[in-house]
Amino acid sequence: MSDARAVHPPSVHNAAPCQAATTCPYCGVGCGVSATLEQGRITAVAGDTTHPANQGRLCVKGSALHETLGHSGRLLHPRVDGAITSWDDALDQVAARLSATRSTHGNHAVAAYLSGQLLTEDYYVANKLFKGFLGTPHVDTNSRLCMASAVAAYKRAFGADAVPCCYDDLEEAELVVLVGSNLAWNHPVLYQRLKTARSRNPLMRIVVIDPRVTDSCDIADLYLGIAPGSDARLFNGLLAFMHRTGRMDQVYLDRHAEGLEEALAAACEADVTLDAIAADCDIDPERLETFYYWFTSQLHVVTLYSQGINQSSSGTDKCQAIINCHLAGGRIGLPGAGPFSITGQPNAMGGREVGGLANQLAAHMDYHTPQALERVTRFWQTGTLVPTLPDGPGLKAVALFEAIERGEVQAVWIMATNPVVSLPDADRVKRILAACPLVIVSDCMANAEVLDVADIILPATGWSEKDGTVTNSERCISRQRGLTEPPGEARHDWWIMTEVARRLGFAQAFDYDHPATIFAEHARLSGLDNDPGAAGWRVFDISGLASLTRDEYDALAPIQWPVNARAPAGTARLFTDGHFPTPSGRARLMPVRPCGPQQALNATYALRLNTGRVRDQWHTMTRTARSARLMNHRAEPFVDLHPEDAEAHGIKDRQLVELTGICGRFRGRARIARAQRRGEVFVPMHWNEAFSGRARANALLAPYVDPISGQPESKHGAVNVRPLTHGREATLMVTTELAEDLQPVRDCAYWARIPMCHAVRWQLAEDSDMAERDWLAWIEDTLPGPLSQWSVDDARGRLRASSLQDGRLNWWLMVGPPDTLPSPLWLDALFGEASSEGISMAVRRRILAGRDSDARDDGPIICSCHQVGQYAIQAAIRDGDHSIEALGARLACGTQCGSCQPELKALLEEERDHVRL
Ligand SMILES: Nc1nc2c(c(=O)[nH]1)N[C@H]1C(S)=C(S)[C@@H](COP(=O)(O)OP(=O)(O)OC[C@H]3O[C@@H](n4cnc5c(=O)[nH]c(N)nc54)[C@H](O)[C@@H]3O)O[C@H]1N2
Ligand SMILES: Nc1nc2c(c(=O)[nH]1)N[C@H]1C(S)=C(S)[C@@H](COP(=O)(O)OP(=O)(O)OC[C@H]3O[C@@H](n4cnc5c(=O)[nH]c(N)nc54)[C@H](O)[C@@H]3O)O[C@H]1N2
Ligand code: SF4
Ligand SMILES: [Mo]
Repeated sequence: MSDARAVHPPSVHNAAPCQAATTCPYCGVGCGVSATLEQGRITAVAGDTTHPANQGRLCVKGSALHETLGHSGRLLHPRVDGAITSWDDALDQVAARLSATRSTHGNHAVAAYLSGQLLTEDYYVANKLFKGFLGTPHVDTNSRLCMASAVAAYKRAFGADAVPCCYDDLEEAELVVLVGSNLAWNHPVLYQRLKTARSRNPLMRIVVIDPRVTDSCDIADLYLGIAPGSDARLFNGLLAFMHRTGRMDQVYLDRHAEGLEEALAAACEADVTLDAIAADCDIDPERLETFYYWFTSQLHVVTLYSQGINQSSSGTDKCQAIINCHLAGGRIGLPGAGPFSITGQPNAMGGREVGGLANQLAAHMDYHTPQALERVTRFWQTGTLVPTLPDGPGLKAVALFEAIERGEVQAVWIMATNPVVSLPDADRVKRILAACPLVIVSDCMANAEVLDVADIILPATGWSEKDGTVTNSERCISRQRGLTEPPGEARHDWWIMTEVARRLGFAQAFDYDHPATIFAEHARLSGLDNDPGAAGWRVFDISGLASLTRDEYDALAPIQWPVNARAPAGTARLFTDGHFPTPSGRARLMPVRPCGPQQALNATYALRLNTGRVRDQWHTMTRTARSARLMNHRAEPFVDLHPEDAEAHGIKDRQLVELTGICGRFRGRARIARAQRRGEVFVPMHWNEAFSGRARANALLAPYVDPISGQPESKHGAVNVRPLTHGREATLMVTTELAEDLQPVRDCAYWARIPMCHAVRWQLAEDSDMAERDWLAWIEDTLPGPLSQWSVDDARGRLRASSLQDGRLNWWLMVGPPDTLPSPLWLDALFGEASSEGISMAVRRRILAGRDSDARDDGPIICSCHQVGQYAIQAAIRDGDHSIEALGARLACGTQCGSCQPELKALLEEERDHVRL
């Protein structure tokens, strides 16, 4: 076996601190990060002022990156069937078991399930190995849950999966329409750029279209709180309005587009009067007319869309309905204009570039692209080793897991994604994987729930260790640099796959020694037989980067594709000449017939379920939950519901509730939210069994998909809600070290684990079917360290107890309603205090009482950068701070990354309303 360490990038061990440029591993904005390195560790991060995406800014997740690093919680060793083993053995086992599956069940019994969080180089190797050398078309990715509808619509309309816009367009537009996007929380730096642009340009207008009032509405001139799933009707109506008011761009249509008649006819099959459309979308007709009027009276319009559009059983058509309007109005290919699908993951775009999707072959070539099969076979030189590449598309994510269930696929290699949490009907997905004969998982973190069902676990390097490229939402390729040593035996994903390929006899085709070699090969393939205008030409062409030397690759500055002989410095905006890579050279409008969600509401499941993201967490929380300050914004799983729905179901704010859906259930804390429409509830997609019992949003969702893109309908479930029946609630805090092996959750109706700085906090609720827990006996059986002090208040059903040892607090327990909980931050700080003389009586009393003047609970954390809580902010407002600036001056909230400013504004407004009342 080759020396794995030798291929790791050199780490920086300078004694003096130095700066290194890299890229943020979270969202698709793709911000440049300047990392401070001290003795081989990243000790601080800041926005890279030279990176075009963020120009020095970072959001709260980006600025907490260094807090999520460190060896604890990482996967450190390969495991086979539960036992730690050597890399040699693990790689031999992967190769042998994959070979055995192929020879017994055929090549198509093997599959890969990848992720937009892999680097382009990892992705390229995976696609080549599975399609080219293992001969299976079943290579799909979590981007199926994310970008698939946007991809399908771009390909249908433009003949290429090519985002026409760039970030500057958001600043140059006169009208920006945010539809199905909560930009303020999910692409915060782009949101900040938009906010600044609007403050500089008094003529700029912003429209937000979302069933929920989100923080993005903070900058909206017009908000359309439409009925879930009614977007296609809204944009079809706009097309009809453009036609009726003579606002189409006939010259553009004549020269550069086709299909208007059919698209218009389909739009006009329904009643296209403003009243009828407004009624179907459940909005005020005057607001609708304002939106239509603004769209048609401005040339520089960007429509930015995301999961509220894509994650639908008719997502492709919804994207198309938006594109139709842009084509009909000629609002594309110009500065400040275009239909802009914003990507979610840091390298969702890179995965699309290498073609790591089941319906694509490679490098923006599909199976049906003329000569593609022959070309890729020739390029990969697969001929002598594998008889043929698969000759048609493979199974898309949801169908792939169904094929595993039926036993048609017997082996799956999952990389950098957590499908038991993120796929719909998640409980079933977990059962399917548990029964699958071979599940290989490559991940970085030991708490990824998918590891529960893995036969072979491969520890991968993570951000700051891995080295390669990512592409952001505006097609900008940036370097993510390897700056620190990987922990334990973690290895790069591309290296792991290369070693398996070698063991399978493909050494020659996988002789990579550095990501630069892989990137160069990928760049060459993109340019192969790629002459504009010739049959099968592709917009994606980075042949201009194919001959980078290792040093040039290391130093590569951010650059937007295409990069080739015609555009050596990259390309900001596409289709400026109106020429599209379709057979006719024209863009296509397509007929769209709006249809509602497949998950139908009925008497049992009468509430519409919406799912999505919160500001400070990333997906399944494997990394963001390691930063205590990110955890404090929303510490527990929750259900947002309208006050009237809450009342109708007998639910109070902060009460524990249970949602039931056709596939499963969800338990969390109710948040009464005026932001919700009546009849609709919102739950976060993030929580999973590493953090809470029964709080996986996807356990509620049925696996309906878009027939074209295969993207699941993650935004439109059908559920019922009721108060959760439970016994007493309890809060337990235990030092991080002692908490490691502790599972205080057995017999609980509800539990949530909340990692903090010095302690782990559990919120628990007793199961009402069980006898009341004898907490003092339980303490003795379960908790480490002596029971030092306790107090029982039977009348109020309260108990408080704690354990102190060697001048430190071991654990702290409170049984009783959480609204009597002292500040968890204060308690957490106490866990961090150690004193050689022991803990004074005064402190002991405060600990037992759980309250003193300093221990006021500041409430949920609003400003994560400065850890400022809601109650402190409300108190300051009542004390006379009536602006964001005044609050910032007193409490520092909102003064760093700015992500909490919409929430501050909402609190200011709320308090104002209180005063008026
Ligand atoms: N903090 C944070 N940021 C992230 C991520 C994260 O996990 N955490 N993930 C990243 C990833 S991978 C992605 S894909 C992006 C996603 O970014 P977004 O798409 O902005 O995220 P979501 O919160 O899933 O959904 C966006 C909005 O769609 C709305 N919506 C629901 N149904 C409808 C509908 O029928 N019509 C319309 N018009 N809107 C609807 C929801 O109410 C929600 O506010 O975020 C990226 N950024
Ligand atoms: N209900 C509902 N479901 C959804 C969504 C929704 O809005 N609602 N959104 C969907 C969308 S848009 C997305 S993108 C998905 C996201 O869902 P997932 O992809 O399942 O979520 P992550 O937590 O990002 O999983 C990434 C995993 O990869 C690991 N990892 C990180 N970096 C690396 C690496 O370099 N190598 C390896 N091998 N592992 C790594 C992390 O530790 C983590 O375990 O969820 C989808 N599911
Ligand atoms: S906006 Fe996205 S890319 Fe930029 S710092 Fe935040 S999470 Fe990272
Ligand atoms: Mo995503």
